[in-house]
Amino acid sequence: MSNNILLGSKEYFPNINKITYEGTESTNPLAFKYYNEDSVVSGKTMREHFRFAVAYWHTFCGTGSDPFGPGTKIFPWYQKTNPMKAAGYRLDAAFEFFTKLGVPFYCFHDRDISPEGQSIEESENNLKYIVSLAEEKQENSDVKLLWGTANLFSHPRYMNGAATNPDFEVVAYAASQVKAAIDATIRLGGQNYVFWGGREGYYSLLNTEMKREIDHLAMFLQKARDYGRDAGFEGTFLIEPKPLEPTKHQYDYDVATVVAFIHEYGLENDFKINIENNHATLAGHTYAHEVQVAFNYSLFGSLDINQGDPHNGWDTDEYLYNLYDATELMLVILQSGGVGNGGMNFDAKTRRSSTDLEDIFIGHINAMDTLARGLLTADNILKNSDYLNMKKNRYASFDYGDGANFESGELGLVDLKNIASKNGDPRQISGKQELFESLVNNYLV
Ligand code: XLS
Ligand code: NI
Ligand code: NI
Repeated sequence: MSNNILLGSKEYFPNINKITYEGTESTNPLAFKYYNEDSVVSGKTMREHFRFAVAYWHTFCGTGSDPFGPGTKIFPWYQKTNPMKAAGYRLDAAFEFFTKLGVPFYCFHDRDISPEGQSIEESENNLKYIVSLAEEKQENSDVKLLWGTANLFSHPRYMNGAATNPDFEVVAYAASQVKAAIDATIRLGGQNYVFWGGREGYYSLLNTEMKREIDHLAMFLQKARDYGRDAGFEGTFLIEPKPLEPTKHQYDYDVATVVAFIHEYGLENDFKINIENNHATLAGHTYAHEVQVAFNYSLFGSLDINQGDPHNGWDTDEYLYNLYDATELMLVILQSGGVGNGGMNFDAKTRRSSTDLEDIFIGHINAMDTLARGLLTADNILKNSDYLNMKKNRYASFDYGDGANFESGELGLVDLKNIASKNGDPRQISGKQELFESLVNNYLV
């Protein structure tokens, strides 16, 4: 381990100044047109609504490699010979980026910020050292940690899973990594701790005891929670669902599956759900659907922001620029009371062929503007249109009389039959979907 990392000695984005709000008339790709952090919408500043975070892995580690070819991006913080030096340079670049973009948070995996060593002890020491540097960086800036996590999917030892591996030795190894990552998260004041189980699943039921693996996953999470609470972690543990990729069947398939898992294994007081758009679409859902399901069960935790490509069946992790996705998402968020101590983490990457350094700024800026526009549109719809009444009126028959008695549980099946016999065939009532869709367009900001 080298202690002589020269911090702050180099500017990595010399051609980019602090990104400012220039308003909707601006055509400057390196300025905000809608995201104005201090502007108050529906009682909160935009900064408070979104709690934006940058994902360390895509932004500073993702070089653009894919199954058909190597990386394309030559980052100036890349350092080949000394991995600890490289980690220090990357940290410098990261904090310069966060500060210039003006985001309040970042998120990392243990292996994004510091390299794995030759032994568990060396890996832990590497992590501790980089965490001490990150702590200093946080103190000298407004940037905080939204969540930390452990990468339990890249290393070959996890090829058959981490917490769900059929070999106990691998499970224990994974636990050592989670312990260190929870320690790092606590030390950096992380507000949440994430579990995404990319390898927690299976390819063939022929060689898999599924129930046993899921029991192991639950045991692992219970023990991680117990350790975290004992060590003083006061934030929220989050499970991030994804139906597949890299594994064929992933156990945390979607929000509904994770809701059932959390309750089945008594995790509901400590765990909530981190929801990603591209994972929702891979599961055959919309983002708004998944977020609404989490709120229905009071298990909404946080958001990973990105979008998929409807023509591709994998997680393309593109920057969100779909205004309708953003609007529907913000309609749900505003009606459900906001993101709480979660936030919006850009789990997104520039395309392999986007090789200019400024491209990572442009991707983030446009996604932040997209969400700000979604917020303004949703607020406009909720405040100035007839939307809420139109929706509520569809359920008006439950507000009085027999409908109200049904809701309060006073009517049995025989009562319902008698009411139906008395009323006869119900009259036809239009669902008015097209009217709702036209309303969204009419109030688009
Ligand atoms: C991958 C996941 C991953 C998690 C963190 O698809 O989105 O990036 O967010 O492990
Ligand atoms: Ni994610
Ligand atoms: Ni993802």
